[in-house]
Amino acid sequence: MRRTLTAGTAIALMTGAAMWFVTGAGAQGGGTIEADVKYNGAAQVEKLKVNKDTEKCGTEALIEKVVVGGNKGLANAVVSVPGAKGATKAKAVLDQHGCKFVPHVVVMQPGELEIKNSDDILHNLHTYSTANPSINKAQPKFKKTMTEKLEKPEFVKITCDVHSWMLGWVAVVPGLAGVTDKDGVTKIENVPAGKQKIEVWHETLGKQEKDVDVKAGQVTKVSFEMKGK
Ligand SMILES: [Cu+2]
Repeated sequence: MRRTLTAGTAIALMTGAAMWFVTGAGAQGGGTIEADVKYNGAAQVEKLKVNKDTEKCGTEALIEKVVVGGNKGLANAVVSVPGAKGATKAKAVLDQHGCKFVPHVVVMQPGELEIKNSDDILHNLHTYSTANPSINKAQPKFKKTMTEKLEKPEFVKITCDVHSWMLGWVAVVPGLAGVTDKDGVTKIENVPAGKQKIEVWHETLGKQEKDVDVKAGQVTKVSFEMKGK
């Protein structure tokens, strides 16, 4: 019995069969993609003096355009598998906290994005997009949460008209995706086995793609090196 369980059956047993059929994530025999993204160039982080809402914002802001961590790892890059139409996990959430967008890049499948204001001051969300309608909306301090629709795949830049330094991105991607951490690494689980195209996008350094062969129950590593522009 122990050897004849497929990965799918095992997960179904653990999470409940009903759940399994609803999500359908990863299908039978999904694998994991571990992507590492490197950048051989210099970090680009601008410092700015802040003289507005300093109680919440602090007196210095960082505009993080290229964040390079240990071992040349590139943070904030979106790695996606367009062909892996897995179920969305939790609803994507973007917070405005300390007069920063947190996370700097939020990844979501087409649908709804929850936008929080945990600063207790006025922010004004302003998006720059072509495929999706633009959003330009005040979020006063009493409005802790609002929900917006982003239904078309696109990388959408977001700013705040109250705090000029605030910069973030919403990655609306059709398939499974992740955002690289400070070491330039992200893991994507439940990727259907077989040939998959892997795309990487970075707000300053552009896009790259690679084909990989995902094997059921295994971790497939893929590396990217972004070029400067
Ligand atoms: Cu703001």
